[in-house]
Parts: sequence; structure tokens; C-alpha cells
Amino acid sequence: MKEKKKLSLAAQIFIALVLAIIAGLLMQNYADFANSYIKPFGTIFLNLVKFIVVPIVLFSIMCGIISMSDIRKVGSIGLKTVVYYLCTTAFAIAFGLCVGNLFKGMFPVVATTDLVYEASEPVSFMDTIVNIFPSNFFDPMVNANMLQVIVMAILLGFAIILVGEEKNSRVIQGFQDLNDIFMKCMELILRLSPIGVFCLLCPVIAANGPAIIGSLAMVLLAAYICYIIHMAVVYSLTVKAIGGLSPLDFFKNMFPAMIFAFSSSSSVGTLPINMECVEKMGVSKEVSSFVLPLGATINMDGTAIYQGVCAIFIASCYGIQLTLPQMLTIILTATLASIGTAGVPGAGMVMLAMVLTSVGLPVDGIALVAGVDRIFDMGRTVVNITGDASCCVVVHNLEKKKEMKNN
Ligand code: DAS
Repeated sequence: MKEKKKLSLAAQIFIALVLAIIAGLLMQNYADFANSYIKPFGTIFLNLVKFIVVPIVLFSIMCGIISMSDIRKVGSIGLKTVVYYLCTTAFAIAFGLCVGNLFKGMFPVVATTDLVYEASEPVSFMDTIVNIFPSNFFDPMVNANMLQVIVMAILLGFAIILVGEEKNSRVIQGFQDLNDIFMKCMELILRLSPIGVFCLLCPVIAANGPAIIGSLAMVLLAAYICYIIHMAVVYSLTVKAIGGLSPLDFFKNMFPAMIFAFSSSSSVGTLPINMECVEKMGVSKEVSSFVLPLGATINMDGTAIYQGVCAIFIASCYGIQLTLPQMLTIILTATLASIGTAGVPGAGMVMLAMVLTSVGLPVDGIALVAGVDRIFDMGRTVVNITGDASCCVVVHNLEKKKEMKNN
């Protein structure tokens, strides 16, 4: 019997998106029904995303730190790699916030009754820094205090490396196995995305009409403009000025990997092709076999841009003006969160929940963008893997110069 070909998750999500728009437009006079009987299933999906975000952040950042434990073994390659990744990610999130603010005037505020939000009193930047450090082991997890969870993950990550060296790598393997379990749990939850997308987007369109579709088109445009400018400017500059490679050659060689990343929305899935592309540019196996797997784990410039743009969009939909300290907190959170974002489809949306929580924005705001997350994801994954490859070119050239100087 011919096996029935299953629709890919991407196709299911796209169909759910189209159905949600059609159903939402048809139900504009029955918005209450959509809110009472459809939205709860979307809320269940969001609850599951919120349920998994704390263990995902905790264990993936811990394992991200553990995976960097080779830094001492690979010495300067590791240090250059981590510095490059954190700097480009911090720049990407700041750039995403700037462009998001430029577009804010074009994000029609979606003034609907269900987008109610009680503003918490503004916190000074210094208080934000002090509050980052937990005073209780369980409190950050129970209250989903994401900045404190990140600090816990970094401390525990380094502690595991030290214990692993003293005892044996069983400790490290044990935490990596736990991380795999939570990753699998996240993938199971993200399999519900088509239902979540439909049940989150349909009521929002029913309550707000075509205006929200225009808003989504604008926020997608803002994100893609950021993706393209970040790649064209930042990576061209770094591969040219530090990597000694012409940007044209870089992007020409990267094209197959970028196409695969766009269609798969998975940095991890694109790794093999990315390896081939960077080796065609002359990058040594020693550099690419460390820099690319690490980048697929901890370097997410595209995801950082997406989080910056969406944070501004969601804030404006709730009529909230983000303060400078809050934006600085988003830069800190999203940069650290990128260490924990997995290179699999949809991971960035889970991390958006964490970024929103860190500045007191309502996580339910994800409902506004969840419907088109896959379209965001295709672009942000291309930026993520291209950033990893640009790091390869830069680190390879710096290592080559160092060897020539030593000889
Ligand atoms: N799709 C993820 C990746 O593979 C990024 C994300 O979801 O933000 O890089």
C-alpha cells in the first residue's frame, strides 16, 4: 500500500495561517465566539510554550557554556569565536530595536479589549542589574525570572565543567542528556504549532479585522529589512576587513547553505552544507569543525533581530512605550538568550517569551506574531548560519596571520 506522504510542519503551519486569516475575516461579527471557544486552545499552546521556556533556557545555556569548555583546548580560536559571536549578536539585537522603533509609527496600534496590560512601575537600569542575581535557588524558575535563570545557567555551566574535569565526563554527559530531553519536549510542543497558530491568530483577526494583517506585513517587512542590512553590512565588513575575503565571493559560496537554511529553518540541519561552503572559501577544517557547531548552538543574530523587532511591535500593539533601560535589558537578555536558542525550527519564538518576560511585556503578545513565526524563522535562520560562516572566515584569517607572525 502506497504510504501517504505527510505534510511537512512548515506546510501545516502555512495552511493553518491561511485558514486563520480566512476564518478570522469571516468571523468579524462573531468575535466573542472566537474569543470564547477558539482562543482558549491558543492559550493552551502558549501555556505549553511558557511551560517549557524555563528548562529550555536553563539547560541549553548550561550546555552552550559546556560546549564552549573546549575554548582552552582550542585556545585563541575559541576566544575569538565567542567574542565575535557575542558582539555581532549584541549589535543585531540593538539594530533590530532601532529599526523596530523606526517602523513603530507604521505598526497600527491594535486597540482591542483583550490586549489589556497593567504597566509595572519602571525599574532603573542599576536595579535591573542588581535584580539579575538570584537570592534564592528555586525562585527564578518558579517566577520565570529569565535574567536570573540565565545567571543560574551560566554559573551552573561553569561549575559542571569544573566538576566534569575533577570527576569524569559522565556529569557533563548527564546534563547534555537532560538538555536533549527538554529539546525533544520543545519539539513535541512545537508540533502543535498549526493548532496554536490557528487558535491564536483567528480570534485576533476576528476582533481587529484586516488591520492586524497589515500590521503583520509591516513587522515582517521590518524584520526582513534588518536581516538583509545586517548580512549585507556587518558580514561584508567583517569578512572583507578582518577575513580578507571579498563579500561577493563570500555570499556566492554561501548561497547553497542560505537556500537550505531558508527552506529548513534549521541551523543544525544546515551544518553539513555550511561546512562545505566555508571549506570552498579556504577555511581550515580545524576552524570550521569548532566554529560552526558552536555557532549553530550559541550564535543567533537573526533570532536576536527578530526578538528586537517583535518586542517593539508587541509593545506598540499594547500601547506601551519601552524605556531605554528596558531596551538595554532586551539587548542583554536576547544576547544571553541566543546562547540558549536551539538551532531548530521555532526555537526563537520560545525564546521571545523569555525576552518579553524580562521587560515585563505580556507573553500573550506572542499570539500576535505566532501566526507568521515560520516566515520570520526562515529569514532569521539564514542570518544565523551566515553569521556562523562569517565567523569562520574571520577566525581562519586571524589564525593564519598569527601563524605567519610566529614563523
Ligand atoms: N530556526 C532557528 C535556527 O535554526 C532559529 C530560531 O528559531 O530563531 O537557527
